[in-house]
Amino acid sequence: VITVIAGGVGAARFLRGLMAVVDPGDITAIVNVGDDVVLHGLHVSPDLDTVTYTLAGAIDPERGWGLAEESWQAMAMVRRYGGIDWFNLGDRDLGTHLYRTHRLGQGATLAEVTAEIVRSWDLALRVLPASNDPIETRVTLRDADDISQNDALPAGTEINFQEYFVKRHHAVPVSAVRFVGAEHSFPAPGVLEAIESADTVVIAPSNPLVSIAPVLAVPGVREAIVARRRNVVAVSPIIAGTALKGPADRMLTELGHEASVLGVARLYRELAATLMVDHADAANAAGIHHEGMHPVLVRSIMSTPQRAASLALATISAAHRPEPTSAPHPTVTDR
Ligand code: FO1
Repeated sequence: VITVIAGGVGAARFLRGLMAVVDPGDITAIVNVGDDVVLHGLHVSPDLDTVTYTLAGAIDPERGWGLAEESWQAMAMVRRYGGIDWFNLGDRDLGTHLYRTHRLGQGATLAEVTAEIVRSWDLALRVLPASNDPIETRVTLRDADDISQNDALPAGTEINFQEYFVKRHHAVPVSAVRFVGAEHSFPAPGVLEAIESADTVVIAPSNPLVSIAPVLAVPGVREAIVARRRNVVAVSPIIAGTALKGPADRMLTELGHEASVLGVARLYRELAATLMVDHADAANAAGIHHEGMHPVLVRSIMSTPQRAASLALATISAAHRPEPTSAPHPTVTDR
């Protein structure tokens, strides 16, 4: 039984690989909801949808979000009226948000609606939002932002995560991140149990600061993972100092961390005994060991589903190696 702490694209690709090597009925994904946003009155859950659509084989492969074979008629109408058009909701994708919003309005929890959506795609794994309660990731701009037309903002302004990520193309430096609502939130039913009862807990290759951190910010989650540290494996989203997708590398630097696998190790060392890193980071193995984690070298770029499957297999195998050795030698897999 495997539990995966997940953000969006990187986690979704990892989970797709995991589903190829483990019975999907034995997998639980605990997914970030800090990216959730209400637009046009609709509740949008980008990371939950990215995970679901990817595992269903329905994701748009180029964008990495939203559905394949999408059309944009509704957005064109919104644009005609001068409505909010910077966040692109495809016509098919809109159906998901309509359904979710309607069900939430009826009093269903986000976890219940998510289970309904996941079931409708014939997926056997369990997908849980980290919390049923609203959590909003907000970032503070380090500098004045006068780049974005009609929307200049002074330095120190705090904005919603999607206004940073999508509206400003995550191109502006940030000086702080916080997860509004997290401290009063509760883990969704099953979240703590999934961490406590799993043979292995995997921290997916997602942005540590804005995808994994909001999950850890739900009271009880971080503590539950720390208690399982020996059986927790983190997969570095940073390869040779860069993030394959998104602003994780820049954000690490901007927020005072090192944009490297060592920076990742320092963020995860209390949570996970093992860190999966790419062969490109072999030179950092001793440094990772020095931070108190066991490094495992692997081909970590999930360029194909087969690559994702071998990364997933190496990751769950790494969790079940014998007692940690004290030797600073990395485990080397599938070179
Ligand atoms: N990302 C973009 O860069 N531009 C968009 O217009 C956009 C729309 C969108 C709609 C639904 C959805 O589920 C995701 C969407 N994303 C979009 C992706 C998403 O906002 C981010 O990739 C994640 O929040 C970061 O994990």
